[in-house]
Amino acid sequence: MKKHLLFLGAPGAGKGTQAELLSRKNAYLHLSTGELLRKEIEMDTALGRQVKDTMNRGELVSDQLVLKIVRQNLDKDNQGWILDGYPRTLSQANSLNDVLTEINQPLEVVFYLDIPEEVLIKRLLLRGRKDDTEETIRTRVDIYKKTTEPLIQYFKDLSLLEYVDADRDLKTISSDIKQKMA
Ligand code: B4P
Repeated sequence: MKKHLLFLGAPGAGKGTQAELLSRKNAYLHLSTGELLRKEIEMDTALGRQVKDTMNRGELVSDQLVLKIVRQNLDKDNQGWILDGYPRTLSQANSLNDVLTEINQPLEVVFYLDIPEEVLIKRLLLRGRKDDTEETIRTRVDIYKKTTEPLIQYFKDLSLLEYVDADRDLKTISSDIKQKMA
């Protein structure tokens, strides 16, 4: 079974939801950069204060800061991990490649959660997090299209990409993912 996984997709595609389910089932480390950054804000750390406004505007935090967080949290002796929301830029993908080469834990599969734009906007408005206002969601979707979407082709070229239709109920999506992990 594959144990070094990545979830890619637009904001609201359900990356966090599916990664959480899967990591609990398999006792894998769930590394969500969004979640880790929100924790820093909650704890009012120096890093949290640095990223708060950027996140509330729906913009991406700098590649350098996110890389620092990933490095700190990627446990070198874990039994498996799921990256959720990282990488989001080609530069982050290259940095990740360097880190994984260093720790000798190559990525085994990338699940691309595909979802129509109107569905994700509805989902995020319902979720109602601080960065889920209509204006912020539009900014996040625009940034996603410009900077993150090219990663679909990047991982396809590496033969790592698995397409997942994310416009279905949670259970159907998770059993689809489970099958593709075998
Ligand atoms: P994230 O925390 O990664 O948030 P997200 O992309 O909005 O959400 P996700 O796709 O995980 O959706 P979820 O499962 O919650 O990022 C937040 C911010 O952090 C970014 O905007 C950026 O500022 C910063 N950041 C994070 N990573 C970064 C990086 N690498 N570089 C720079 N900045 C970074 O699902 C959404 C909603 O849909 C939930 O309410 C859920 O219950 C619902 N849902 C899920 N699946 C469903 C289904 N199948 N059916 C119906 N509803 C469903």
